[in-house]
Amino acid sequence: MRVDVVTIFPDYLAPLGLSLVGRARESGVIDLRVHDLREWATDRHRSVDDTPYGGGAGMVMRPDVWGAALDAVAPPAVTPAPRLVVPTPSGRPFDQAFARKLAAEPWLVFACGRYEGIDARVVAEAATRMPVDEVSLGDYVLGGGEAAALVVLEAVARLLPGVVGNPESLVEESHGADGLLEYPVYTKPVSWRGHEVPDVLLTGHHANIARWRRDQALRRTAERRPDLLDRLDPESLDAHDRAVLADLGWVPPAGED
Ligand code: JAH
Repeated sequence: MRVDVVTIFPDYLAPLGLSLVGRARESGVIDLRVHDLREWATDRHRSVDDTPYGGGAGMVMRPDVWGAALDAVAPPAVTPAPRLVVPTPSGRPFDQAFARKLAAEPWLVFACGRYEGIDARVVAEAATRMPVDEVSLGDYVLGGGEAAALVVLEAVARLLPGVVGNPESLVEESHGADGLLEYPVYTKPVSWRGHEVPDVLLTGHHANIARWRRDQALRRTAERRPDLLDRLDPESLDAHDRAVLADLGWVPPAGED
């Protein structure tokens, strides 16, 4: 997969040389190129922003500079065009399903904004010739899109073939197949600072362990993320699951039919 990142802080992307994404780059799975937006600034001060039409606080990133940058990174004649990912607090929520979709793409371009954001015509114009996704990682505002691009790239990189050693660890994960939070995990020693590993995990009784883990996942999800329970396929809950959830006061949503 080829990945381009356009930013006014190229050094912010330095962690992409480390850990999982760094290894994916060394092995050739990811071809990552980071670009300084100011290369496409034209004035003496290499400015990339200007005051907002209509007034208001802060500065807005200029469409001419962004247009030149995107034309250089992804020339309009090149096919197939990349998918453009724009991190912004006003984007669609990024989730694991979206990470899987991005991981299937051959070429991603990240446009990292700063200040009050990028002139809206940049996304409008780019969308006439490439797929564009404005994505949010959650309901908070960062100083710019760089940290969000790092997060999205790490979520995508670990899904690429050959990046994670044991592909089983991709199956059994929070926000994976079953739509529940992960159960708690334990390792040695059995007793640590007065806290014990739950007995059932020491029995070797695989059916009981699976049931206990399932109950823990249901409890955690009900407690921390009831919104995920409401989105579950009712077919994915067995009678025991429903009993556990009823005990926690969860009422199944009315069927649609
Ligand atoms: C802030 C451009 N949802 C996380 C997120 C993503 C991007 C930004 N903030 C939060 C952001 C300022 C300018 C992007």
